[in-house]
Amino acid sequence: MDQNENNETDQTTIPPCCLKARAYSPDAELEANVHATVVSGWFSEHQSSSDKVGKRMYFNNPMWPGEAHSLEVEKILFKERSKYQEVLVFESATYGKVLVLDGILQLTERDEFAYQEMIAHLPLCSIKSPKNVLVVGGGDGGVLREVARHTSVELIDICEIDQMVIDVSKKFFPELAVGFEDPRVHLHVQDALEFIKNVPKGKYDAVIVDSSDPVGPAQELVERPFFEMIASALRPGGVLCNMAESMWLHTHLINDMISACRDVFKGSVRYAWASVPTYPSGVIGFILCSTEGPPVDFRVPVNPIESLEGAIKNQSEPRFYNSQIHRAAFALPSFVRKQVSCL
Ligand code: SPD
Repeated sequence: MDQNENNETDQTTIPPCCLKARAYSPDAELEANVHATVVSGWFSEHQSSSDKVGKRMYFNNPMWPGEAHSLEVEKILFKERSKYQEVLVFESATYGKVLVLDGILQLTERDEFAYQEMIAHLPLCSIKSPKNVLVVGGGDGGVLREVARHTSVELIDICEIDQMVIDVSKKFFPELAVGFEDPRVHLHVQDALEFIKNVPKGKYDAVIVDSSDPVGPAQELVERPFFEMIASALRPGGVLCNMAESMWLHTHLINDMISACRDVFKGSVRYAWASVPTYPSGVIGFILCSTEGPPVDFRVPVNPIESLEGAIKNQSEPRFYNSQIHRAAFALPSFVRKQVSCL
């Protein structure tokens, strides 16, 4: 990213939501691999680096330039660099424990359920009797916990690249990592592209991509070749639900994903959203696609959670998702309908 003397970002030629493309071109003068996001007792989703004399410099995160939500930190519980990313866990003053990867907040104990429930139940409640499910990413186990509510499901494969995320979740987030305890879960610690290219054609009823933001390694999880592999791994009329950022910040990225998905998936393509207070702009979106075959209307929960016998799992019931929220999630504000094509 271009930085001038006043440490401002040059955003004149590239729309903010496309700056992702340049996120990992650090200034040669700087060591950009340090994510010291906790400053004076507050965590913020900004990036920081040290200059040659060790002076810390702070930059906007390229995914949400010009803004940073902060949480007060009570105690840092874990901070280590895995082979892939920096993993940070801290106790916050108001949101419980927080998981951060490469400086980006992934979940908090207080609001995690909104995201995990929506990304799992929007696809699984849109088709009848899902049996074979693949989760890509999701190493904290929260999405597994939600998929496991579906008693029709017989197999839950999960492909997570970073063993450290799994270990940290088991230690600090047992209410999410409980998802790994379900006997239907099969864990593959592996690169998702490598895993999915070897999956037999048509194996899954549903694929859920719970990735981190598309900067760095997760970039390829929002691109066409990955969608092609997923489409081939899905049965006819099978469904994909992919994390798809914020309609307030990333309409270019959402448009790119939708047009790639329209080309690849020959069934329906829809965008849905949910409120998650600790994600940038307070909302997060999902792209839902189906392959050619029995038609899927994502706006209608044909497999309603209220009728699922196993929906109350580990003594807990869904706290955000229900059939009304399902329908409402596909209603889009007028500015989104205008800016995002094909909806
Ligand atoms: N901007 C943050 C997006 C985080 C998506 N992944 C969250 C992982 C929770 N299972």
